[in-house]
Amino acid sequence: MSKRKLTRRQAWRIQKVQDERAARAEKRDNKAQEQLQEGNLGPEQHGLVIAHYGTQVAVEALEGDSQGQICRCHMRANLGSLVTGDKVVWRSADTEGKDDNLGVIVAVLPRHSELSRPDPYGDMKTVAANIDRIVIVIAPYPEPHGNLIDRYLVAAETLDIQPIILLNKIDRIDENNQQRLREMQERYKALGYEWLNVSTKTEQGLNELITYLADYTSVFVGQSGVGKSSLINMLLPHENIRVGPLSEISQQGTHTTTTAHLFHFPSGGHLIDSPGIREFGLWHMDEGSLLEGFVEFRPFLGYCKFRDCAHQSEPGCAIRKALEDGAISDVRMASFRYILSTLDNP
Ligand SMILES: Nc1nc2c(ncn2[C@@H]2O[C@H](COP(=O)(O)OP(=O)(O)O)[C@@H](O)[C@H]2O)c(=O)[nH]1
Ligand SMILES: [Mg+2]
Ligand SMILES: [Zn+2]
Repeated sequence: MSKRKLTRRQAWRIQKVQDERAARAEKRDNKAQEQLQEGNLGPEQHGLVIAHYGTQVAVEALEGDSQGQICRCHMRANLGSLVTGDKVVWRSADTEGKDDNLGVIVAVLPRHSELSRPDPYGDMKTVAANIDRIVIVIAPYPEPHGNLIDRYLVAAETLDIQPIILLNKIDRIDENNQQRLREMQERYKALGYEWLNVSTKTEQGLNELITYLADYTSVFVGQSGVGKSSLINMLLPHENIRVGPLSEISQQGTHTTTTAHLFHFPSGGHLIDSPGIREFGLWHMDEGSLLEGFVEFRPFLGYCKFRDCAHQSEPGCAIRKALEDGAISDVRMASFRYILSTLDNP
C-alpha cells in the first residue's frame, strides 16, 4: 500500500476528532474524579500496573470477579510515581454502569527491584518495577562483543536483578564462530551465569526458554539485530500485543511507543517491554559499580595495597594477583579495562 499524504483539511478533521475525543475522556475522568472524591468506591483489591500514561495508569485486576480486567486508574497524589510492574491496592469507581473501567489507586506495595535509566537531564528515572530477570540477547551475527555483554551484566548486577544470557540464532553457528561461542558460554557459566540457546527460526530451545520465563517477570535487552523483536513476537500471541482498552488512554496524548507495557506469556511469566528498556544498561556507569559488577572481582576488592589502586601496574594489587592466579580470566580483565577506559573521568 502506498503512503498517503493527508490534505490539510483531512489533517484538520482528524485533529478535531482527536481533540473531541480527548475532551470527552477528560470530562468522564472529571466525573470519575468527583465520584472518587465522594468516596463512592468498591472494596480494596490488588492490582498490577501494566502501563503508565501521564496522570493515569492501566491496572489489571488480580482478584475477584473482575480478575484480568484492565482499569484506568487515577492515583492519589501522595503515592509518588508509579511505574509498570508495580503492585497496587486499588478501588473501582461506581460510575453507575457508564464506565466500568475506572478506579483509583490507594496504595503501592513495596518493590523488590527497580529498573532505572537516566532521563535527558542525567537524573535516574525508574521505568519499571518488580523485574526478576534481565534477558541479555546475543547472536552469532551481529557478533557479540564480550565487553558489551559485560556492560549488560554489570548493569544487572548493579540493580541486583539476575541476568541470563540468551544466545539466539543458533542456526547460524558455523565453523567460524562455533569455538568462540562455546568458550564464551563456558566462561559465563563458570562465573555462575545462566545461559540458554535458541533459534526463533528453527524453534530449537524454544520450549526450554518458555519454561524458564514462566517463573519470572523479565525484560529483554541486547543490541539491534540479535532478534529481540522476533523472539517477543514468537513468545507473545498477537492479541496480547494489542493492548485493547489501553488505546483509549494512550489517545489522550502520551507516548504509547515509549511507555513500558507488561505482557503475559501464555505459559506463564510476564514480559515488560519498551524501546527504552531494550537499550537498558548502555549508559554511563561509575568505576565502583563496574568493579562490583564483575562478580569474580568481588572477593578481592579492598585487598589492594593502595586504597586508590587503579589495578594497572601498582605493587600489591589484589586484582592483578587474582589474574595471575587464574581466578580472573584474561578476557574478562581486558573487558574490564576496556569498559573502564570508556568511562568519563570521575
Ligand atoms: N537465522 C536466524 N535469523 C533470525 C533469528 N531470529 C531473528 N532473526 C533475524 O534477525 C534479524 C533481526 O531480528 P529482530 O528481531 O528485528 O532483532 P532486534 O533488532 O533485536 O529486534 C531479522 O532479519 C530476523 O529475521 C534466528 O533465530 N535465526
Ligand atoms: Mg526489534
Ligand atoms: Zn588493585
